[in-house]
Amino acid sequence: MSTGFFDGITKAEFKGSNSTDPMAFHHYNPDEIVMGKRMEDHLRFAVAYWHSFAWEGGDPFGGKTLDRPWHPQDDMGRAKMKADVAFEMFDLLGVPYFCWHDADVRPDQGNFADNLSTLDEITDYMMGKMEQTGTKLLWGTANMFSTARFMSGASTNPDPDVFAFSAATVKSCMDATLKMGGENYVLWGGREGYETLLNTDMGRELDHMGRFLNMVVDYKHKIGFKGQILVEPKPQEPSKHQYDFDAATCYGFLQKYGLENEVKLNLEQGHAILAGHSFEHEIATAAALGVLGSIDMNRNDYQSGWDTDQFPNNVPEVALAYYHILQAGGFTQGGTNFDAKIRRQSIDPADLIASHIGGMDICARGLKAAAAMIEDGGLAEALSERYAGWDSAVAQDMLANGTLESITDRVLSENLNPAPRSGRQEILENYVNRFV
Ligand code: XLS
Ligand code: NI
Ligand code: NI
Repeated sequence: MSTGFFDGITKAEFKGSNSTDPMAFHHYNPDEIVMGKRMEDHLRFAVAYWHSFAWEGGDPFGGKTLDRPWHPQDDMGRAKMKADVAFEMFDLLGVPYFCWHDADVRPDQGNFADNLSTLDEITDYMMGKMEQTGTKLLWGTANMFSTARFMSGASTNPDPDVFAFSAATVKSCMDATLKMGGENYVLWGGREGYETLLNTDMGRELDHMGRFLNMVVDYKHKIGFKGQILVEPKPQEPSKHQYDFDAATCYGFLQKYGLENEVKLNLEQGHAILAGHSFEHEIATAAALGVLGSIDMNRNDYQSGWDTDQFPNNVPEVALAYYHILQAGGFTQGGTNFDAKIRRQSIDPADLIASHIGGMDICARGLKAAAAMIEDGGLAEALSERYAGWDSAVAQDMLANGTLESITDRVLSENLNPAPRSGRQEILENYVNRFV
């Protein structure tokens, strides 16, 4: 049953790279086999409810530009209309997954008890839609950053009642995620950080955040949630400094609070850029540390310095991201979430569909390029050549049993004088260029 919002738009089909139809896929072909697996099962696309259905186009200097008839979101009837349109869009795109915050889906009644019952009601309603369309939940999460209550943080708030409110909020969102068969639960701490150190006891706040995350993990096991618990790194915005700065910082935090085997990371391309990294750096770091969970595939404008949440449009960057994901074994429970929004001048419903189609096509090209590089094996070969010295028994013995004294003895007795070797960076960059 059509809502009429997307009137005249039909289900997006794969038409191949020669097609000029802007509402068709040119590269994303869900059933195409890439490295032995369907493309859809590699990429595991998800649409984020918030940017596509909860955002009306406002920016710091201007109000809404996008016509979203289900606003204001203070009434169950409009929340259901929003869900009807959302599921219609998931179906038009053929995406297997979606993601939500509590605040995106339920009407806000301003108090916890009412928000709890409306969350329950709307998620039941959404489950009916999930059944009709076959769309699944990649992850749920709590919005603990928009209302004034959370302005000084959620689990890191100086007020213990806000910590309590946050714990109850996360419990309600984990319950709803479990009920809906969600495959992950995400925590992004937009206000878990500070505006000024003058009013912040950082050690105490970190301890509170560590304790909070331990409660989340305990509750996950208690209710039998089999999904991944994911933390989403971001260095700043809205807070001046966020504690979950980047993948490496998050890993140190998880280790300190005994959670490195329980919690993984949801990495976002734009957040990597804000942290002064590349996306593949964040993915490679998480993979090396064993905490790669899922990704938010939305880029920033490189000039703005903001988290502009744009759809991806750079195949070489995306190809290297998927290269590291495939090298790490690919997604298991994670996926590719478009935490991405159209620009505020893109006011037509068709823009909402075309943006996702384009993002999916870019990812498909990136995935195919990454798979081709892996199948060719050129980069892996270059790596194993570069590190080949470490395969020798002497090198392995040094690593396992060496001391500075024993190693010094060997350097002297064998008169070791290693000759420099080329890192071959340009040759490798040229190699990548053949695939992207
Ligand atoms: C904001 C984050 C947010 C999380 C979910 O920058 O990307 O959208 O993904 O809370
Ligand atoms: Ni973001
Ligand atoms: Ni995100």
